[in-house]
Amino acid sequence: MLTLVIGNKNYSSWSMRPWVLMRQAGIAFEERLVRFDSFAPESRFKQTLQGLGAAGKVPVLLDGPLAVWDSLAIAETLAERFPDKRLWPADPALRARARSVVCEMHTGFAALRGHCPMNIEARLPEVGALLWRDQPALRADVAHLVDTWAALLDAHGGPLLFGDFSIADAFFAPVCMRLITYALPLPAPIRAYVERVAALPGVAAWIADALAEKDFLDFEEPYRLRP
Ligand SMILES: N[C@@H](CCC(=O)N[C@@H](CS)C(=O)NCC(=O)O)C(=O)O
Repeated sequence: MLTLVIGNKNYSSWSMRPWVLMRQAGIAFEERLVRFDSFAPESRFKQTLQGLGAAGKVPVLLDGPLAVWDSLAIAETLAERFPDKRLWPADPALRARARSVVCEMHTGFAALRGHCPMNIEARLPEVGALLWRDQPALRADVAHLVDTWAALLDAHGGPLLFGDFSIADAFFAPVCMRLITYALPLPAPIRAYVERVAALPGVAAWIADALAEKDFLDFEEPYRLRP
């Protein structure tokens, strides 16, 4: 049985990607949640992760003695191991496009990621409005995201970015959470895509667990004193 090691569901956007991917695609796995007490070397989080032979971060996929870390390496490993699940689009050109947008998400959108950390439980429209007013790099990231998604939804007719669910939707699921939390302005078809992603059973299951967590971590949200 595969094991996926993850962090707090409310906050850990990198953990959300492979968890949603596996759950939505029907790949059986056990979950091991390592709480974010802190990321200091002496933290329980770091001590636990250190034992896994990975990079000291979550997510990590454990397959017997094999540890695979980094969300993209995990997604690629799963796509290889479960070809029948068609985690990438079958057509090579579409697959190349899907890989491009996923890699761009993995390395880019720094302003969106930096200014709007994932916080599923919170509703922070005022924070979002101030960021939207003051952060041109955030506006540029969202404009690029909207263009990318609109082009893919137009080209493939939806409901998801490449028609059926793929790694691309799993990678953008935490972005959808951020857009909801910070209530960033979006055109209606893009808002509808965000809502479709949030309603996918694999995503809805993660959201439900995140809401049940009730584990406020002040170092994850310096903009709030309490939930
Ligand atoms: N590029 C990595 C990023 C993993 C990552 O930064 N995970 C965060 C939690 S969401 C973490 O473990 N942080 C601990 C730290 O930075 O020490 C991936 O895609 O998996």
